[in-house]
Amino acid sequence: MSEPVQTPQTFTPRIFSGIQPSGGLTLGNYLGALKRFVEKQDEGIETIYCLVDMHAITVWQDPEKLRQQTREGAAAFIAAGIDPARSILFNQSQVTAHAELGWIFNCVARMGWMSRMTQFKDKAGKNSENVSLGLFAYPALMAADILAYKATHVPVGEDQKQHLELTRDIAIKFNNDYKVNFFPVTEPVIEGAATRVMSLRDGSKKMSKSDPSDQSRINLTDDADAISAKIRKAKTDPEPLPETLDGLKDRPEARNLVNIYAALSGQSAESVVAEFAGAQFGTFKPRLAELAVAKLSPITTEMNRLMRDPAEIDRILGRGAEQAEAIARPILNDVYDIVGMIRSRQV
Ligand code: AQP
Repeated sequence: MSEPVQTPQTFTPRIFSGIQPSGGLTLGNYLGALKRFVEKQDEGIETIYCLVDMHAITVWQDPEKLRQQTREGAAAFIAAGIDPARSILFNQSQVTAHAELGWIFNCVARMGWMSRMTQFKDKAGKNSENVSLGLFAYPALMAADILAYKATHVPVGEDQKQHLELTRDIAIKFNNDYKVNFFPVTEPVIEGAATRVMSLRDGSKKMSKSDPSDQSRINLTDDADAISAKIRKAKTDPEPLPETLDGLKDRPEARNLVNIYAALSGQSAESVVAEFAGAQFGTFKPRLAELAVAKLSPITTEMNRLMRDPAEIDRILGRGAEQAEAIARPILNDVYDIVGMIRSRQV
């Protein structure tokens, strides 16, 4: 008979989340993740944030670009408000506990669970015989990222919900298999008006840093002119904005722009619709562009400043990795013990 599994309430609250440096960060990453990360840090909870470079190589990355994107991602975190003195900020590959626990979780997760992951199906498409094994195993490594710190809460965008459910399943199965109450059953935190920002060219696809069309997304490195031009050209429909949110039900592109406005201005989507009821996109889009530029330009400027000193970014990531290692290593040592592995090497 297995012991009851602990609920997250019995673990010290700890936030973990990550972003892949698989390209430049987008407005989707900012609203769905980064902005939330800063809020959690400012709430005073222990926060650990990671550029998940080992996830990035599940699809091909040019080595020099990967290094550059990792530094740029770190600069984006800091420019958006992550303070390395208050949050732990590092890149995943510098803390080997992630890969080690990832392997153990590969042996806990079931093929059937992994085969149901919709992000794998979307990314592999018709090419599933030819994608990397890492892409298939990605969610088990993601579970390791989180559970190497016994994180209780993970702020993410809507697209990561299924992977978080898998993390919970892995924690429960590990606890049950080994009859321990070791890992928390982590809660996803999916909050805000823009948990799924859609492509500016196609309201049925999420905005993504790896979309081949640069017009589909706003990059955190875009300048004011690029942001305004992309919003001006964003796909919409010929109708004016409706009186209520209900009127946006079958208008995904219009709904997306309203959500973006709401998230950037800190309002609800309902109040944005109330404010712009009856307005044409010719009126709404310039207001949205103005708001986006006002919110994003300071971040871009600060990122550019930070990127002028890559050695300092590397130092910040190195320090963060040491702090992360200090938390993860004792947890991993306990895992090895629980699993039955001999640890007799003198170091
Ligand atoms: N469009 C989005 N709207 C809201 N949140 C989003 N996130 C990503 N896209 C959106 C959130 O950002 C965090 C980091 O995501 P990731 O880099 O780990 O990978 P992803 O979800 O696969 O994001 P991308 O931009 O689409 O990357 P690529 O193109 O490399 O696959 C997560 O919390 C995610 O929910």
